Amino acid sequence: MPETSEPSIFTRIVAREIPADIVFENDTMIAFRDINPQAPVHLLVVPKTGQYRNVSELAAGDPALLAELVGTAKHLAEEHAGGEYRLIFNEGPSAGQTVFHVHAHVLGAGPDGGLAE
Ligand code: DGP
Repeated sequence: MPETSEPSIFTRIVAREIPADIVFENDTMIAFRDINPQAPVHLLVVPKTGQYRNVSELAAGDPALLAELVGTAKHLAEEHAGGEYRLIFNEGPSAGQTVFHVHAHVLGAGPDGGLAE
């Protein structure tokens, strides 16, 4: 599916049009801290392509890129949250999705304790 007419906010972060606290980047993936953290560690892992709106589209269209996203999330959780983490994909507005450029939330505990239930 082609990118929608307006570049997503995450495409604009990739292009450095919007600042973000970037913690990882390679040719295909970027990760940065969520602007509205829900846990001591809250990272967003985002394929650079804006081609896929949600994880189902990504799984159908490019499963290798989805596997890379999951691997990147694990690597970052090991680096930032001791390797234990929650991996969340919201799909659809009623599930809380607000940015229609596929991304995973990586939620982890900080040095002082666990995640809320
Ligand atoms: P979702 O609800 O799954 O679509 O998650 C979108 C997340 O993106 C939400 O937790 C807030 C975050 N977010 C939105 N705009 C920005 C931004 O400009 N910068 C950063 N760092 N995060 C953003």
